[in-house]
Amino acid sequence: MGKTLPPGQFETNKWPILHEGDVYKFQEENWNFKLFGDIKEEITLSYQDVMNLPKTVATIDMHCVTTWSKFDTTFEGIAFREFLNFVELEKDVKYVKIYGYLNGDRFGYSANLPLEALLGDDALFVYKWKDQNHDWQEISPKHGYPLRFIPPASFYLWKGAKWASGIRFMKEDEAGYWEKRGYSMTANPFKEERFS
Ligand SMILES: Nc1nc2c(c(=O)[nH]1)N[C@H]1C(S)=C(S)[C@@H](COP(=O)(O)O)O[C@H]1N2
Ligand SMILES: [Mo]
Repeated sequence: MGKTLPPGQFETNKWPILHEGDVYKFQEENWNFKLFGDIKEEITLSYQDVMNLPKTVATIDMHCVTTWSKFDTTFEGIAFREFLNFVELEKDVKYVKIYGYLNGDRFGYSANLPLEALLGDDALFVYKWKDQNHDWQEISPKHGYPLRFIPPASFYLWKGAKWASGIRFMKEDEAGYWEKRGYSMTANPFKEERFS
């Protein structure tokens, strides 16, 4: 049922694993989720606080800059927009950075995204998935357990932090981990925005 592949991509039914550094080992008592940056008051949410938020189920295509694309994975998670209910944004906040663990540093990985692109069901912090070949299952440690961001399909998958640890709200766009290393700030697969 041919969907359109972005230029330079091939389709796979597998879900490859790619990341820098160690797989994060989840311990609930040491885990929290921070909302910070250009907001009136920063807030730290516990694992239970996060898991008690309303759930969203969405089917999202993933496009990795290393050229694989996986269509139609269904995820259960917490929509990015749910976190907006906890913060009062300062005027002119237009970007966010979503952070994840890298080798034990909770802010070691990050990716920048425009806030306005993250208000739908397809901008999701996920903990469960299924597809045509797999029943519902937890996101594995290697894919980002206990919480992993999946960006809308209009962004390459590096914008999806595994082992997500927080959101920083920003007035100015600021490069994240891969963007500082030459990858695109805007990262639209359909425009083949791989590098900057
Ligand atoms: N915390 C963290 N998140 C990360 C990365 C990483 O190194 N650390 N790599 C990114 C990159 S480059 C890709 S392509 C995707 C891969 O996700 P997957 O292994 O679940 O397919 O995770 C992204 N999220
Ligand atoms: Mo990647």
